[in-house]
Amino acid sequence: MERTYIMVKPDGVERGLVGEITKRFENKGFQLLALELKAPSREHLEKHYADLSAKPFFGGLIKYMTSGPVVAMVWQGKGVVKAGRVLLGETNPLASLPGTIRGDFALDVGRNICHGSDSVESAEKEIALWFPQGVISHNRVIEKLIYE
Ligand code: RTP
Repeated sequence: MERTYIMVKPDGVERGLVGEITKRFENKGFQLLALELKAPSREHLEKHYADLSAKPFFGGLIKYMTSGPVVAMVWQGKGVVKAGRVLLGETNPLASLPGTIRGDFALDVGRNICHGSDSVESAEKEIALWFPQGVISHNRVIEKLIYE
């Protein structure tokens, strides 16, 4: 089953949006495999965002991401990587439709409250980076109410 890494960024945590974001993944039918409040180091975030290190906004991004704790999560389910990005909305909140998390709760690209892996491959890399101890494997009893 597919897994993705979802993170509530410091602004989302500070604004009390952890429950709101988590609720949307639960409502859709996805299964929570891991959840932890973390205060990642600058070095850890530089690894997470290594692909963006040459971007002009990289310094500001790392500063923003180290401004407070984040909530790191792993979600599992059919098509969860792509569907997770749909639930989050566009990177730029102003381009995000109402009904998406960023469309409903954010305005600025540099304060877009959440992160979601952009491919199955990067999801597995990010899960290994944020949860090196691994995550639980749990067979839900409600599976046949969610999948045909
Ligand atoms: P994320 O990784 O956070 O889910 O975001 P994303 O894939 O939608 O976007 P990405 O291009 O990977 O950018 C990562 C984060 O960097 C910040 N950003 N700032 N000032 C800017 O032009 C700019 N562009 C991107 C955003 O916080 C974005 O989520």
